[in-house]
Amino acid sequence: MVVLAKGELEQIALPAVQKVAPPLADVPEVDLAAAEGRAAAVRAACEEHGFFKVTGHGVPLALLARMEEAAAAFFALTQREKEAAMSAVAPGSPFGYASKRIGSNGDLGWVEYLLLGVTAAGASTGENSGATLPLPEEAVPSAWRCSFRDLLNEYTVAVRRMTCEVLELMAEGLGMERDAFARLVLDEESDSMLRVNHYPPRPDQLKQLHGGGRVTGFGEHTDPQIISVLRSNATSGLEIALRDGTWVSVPPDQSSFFVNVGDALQVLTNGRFRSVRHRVMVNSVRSRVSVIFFGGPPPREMLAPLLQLVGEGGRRRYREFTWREYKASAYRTKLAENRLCHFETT
Ligand code: GA4
Repeated sequence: MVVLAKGELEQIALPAVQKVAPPLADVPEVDLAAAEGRAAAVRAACEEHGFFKVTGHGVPLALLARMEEAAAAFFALTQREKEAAMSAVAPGSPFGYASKRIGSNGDLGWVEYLLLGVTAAGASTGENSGATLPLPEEAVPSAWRCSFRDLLNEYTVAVRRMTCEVLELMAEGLGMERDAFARLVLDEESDSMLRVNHYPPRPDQLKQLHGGGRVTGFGEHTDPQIISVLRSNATSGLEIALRDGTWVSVPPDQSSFFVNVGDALQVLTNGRFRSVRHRVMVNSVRSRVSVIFFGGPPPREMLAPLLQLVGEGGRRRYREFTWREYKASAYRTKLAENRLCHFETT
């Protein structure tokens, strides 16, 4: 990791008085392999928390392990190697490799990450989409000889498939046509992304600050897209805000996925599904690695509360806008801001 500029760690460190978030007692869970009750369970979780765990997902555990291993190998390269590896293939901000800087409006976190665009074929690093990441051979263990690039694609294809199954259950739970949401992520022009995050353990410098308090990996925010599907290693860190504003931690589960409802889905469901506020706190001794698939609509897609969900004579809580418009507006905000309030009807 690069050396921190003066004052940067203070911004990433939370005051020591900040309470440790208690674990969420009953993490809502949906078993995709279950014979019945899936759509109702998905709907209930999206209404209450905008968040749930997915088991029985069918994505091979070996693929998850390979991904985790390759991501760890990538982040173990030197800072210069990581920057060089990505600048050779990524088209630049917001895509590519970055460390500590989140977005372009001054947000900082104790995190380094890869952000990749997703095309219909899988994860893409941009213009030279046929290129293989120039990872040194020895950086990837020999048992996994396929390139990081191919692995990212394989992972993305498998997780996008499962994401669409979840989106179909969301639609079914609301009594809509099954493809009401999934079609947006399956569209050739869907604006989806893949993010690989690495949160190194709490830095030693923090011991002198605030008596060694908590460190923010990724500050609180909601995701702008329709849906986010996360998988992490066994290190804790993810926290979500409940309806009453209290923060709870989510016990990690490396063999499951966690689903977040995003802003776009809150709009489509006229606020019935809740875009969940979440953050990642840094573990004091262990690294956390997570991979998140963000399912987004095509830029031209007009987003507005779906008629069936507004009901006759019902009030539309949001005005109509394109995903292009919303995304541009979101990228002008600071991470923690409420982005949807600018699109609410009065
Ligand atoms: C949050 C969800 C995704 O990680 C992301 C993030 C994006 C970025 O890191 O560049 C944003 C953030 C996210 C929301 C507001 C803006 C944009 C950082 C930021 C301050 C890739 C996304 O699409 O929106």
